[in-house]
Amino acid sequence: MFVLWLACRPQLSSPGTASAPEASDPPVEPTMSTGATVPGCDVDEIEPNGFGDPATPLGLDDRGCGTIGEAGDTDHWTVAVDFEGWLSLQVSAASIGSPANLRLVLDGPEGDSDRGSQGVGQSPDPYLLVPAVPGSWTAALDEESGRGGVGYAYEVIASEAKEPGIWTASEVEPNNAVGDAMAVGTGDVIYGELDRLDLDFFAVEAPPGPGVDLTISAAAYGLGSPGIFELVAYGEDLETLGRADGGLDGALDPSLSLHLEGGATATIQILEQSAQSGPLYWYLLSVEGP
Ligand SMILES: [Ca+2]
Ligand SMILES: [Ca+2]
Ligand SMILES: [Ca+2]
Repeated sequence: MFVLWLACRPQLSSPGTASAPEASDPPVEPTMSTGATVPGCDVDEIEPNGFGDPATPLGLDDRGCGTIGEAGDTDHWTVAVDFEGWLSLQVSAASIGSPANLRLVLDGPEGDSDRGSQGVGQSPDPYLLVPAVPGSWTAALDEESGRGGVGYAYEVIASEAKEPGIWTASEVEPNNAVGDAMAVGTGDVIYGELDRLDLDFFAVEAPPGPGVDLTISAAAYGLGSPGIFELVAYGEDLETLGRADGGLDGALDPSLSLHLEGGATATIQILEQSAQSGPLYWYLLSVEGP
């Protein structure tokens, strides 16, 4: 106990030997800064924080706590991002026993042009993982059915995060027409973004021989992308060979099984189901087969 107390005790400087604290020094008063009133929270929302009101600042890795306190309440939080990389926003509501079915809309420094959301339908608590640039990001949280009340609590944490997976190559633009489709093959995992006014096509060719069975998948929403994608495969005469969408509630990632005759080429287009797009709308397209 005594040793522990010594280890936690703030270092005192002797007169005449004072020096600037080193960057690795722990904060001297770690319990004093935030004024949060809920145990376990680093910062409470500051109402009013609706449209046109100041957003509540949320530090990276801080646990922010709020409540959809009345019908129609929308809470805005602002996150200062000082890195170029991946930003995650994890919202917890149902998972902490709250009745709130939350929707999260995230706006990057460019405003509407880099907006993305999660939380449609009866999906679980929203989670966004997006490629981020430095600047001020704003998260808006509301209850999808417009309900609210004292018990409609939630927590939100913004963090610098790891990229969503491993890919073998990035999409090569322009791939905006069938004739400009990016060639892909078995074993490829392609990182792509469906940007504003963007069309993305990929071409896969079967080797000569008896033909192959392929599975084309797009991992996205389930890993934190705002994009709910569908895949459409076209044959050489632009006939539709197959299609896979995001499931009944639109919140699954598509996977398309395809048989190609030997030497045949299929062109795959990836589309967002409600025509949403932008730099946050990333996906990982994978091609599996023999
Ligand atoms: Ca609120
Ligand atoms: Ca693209
Ligand atoms: Ca494109």
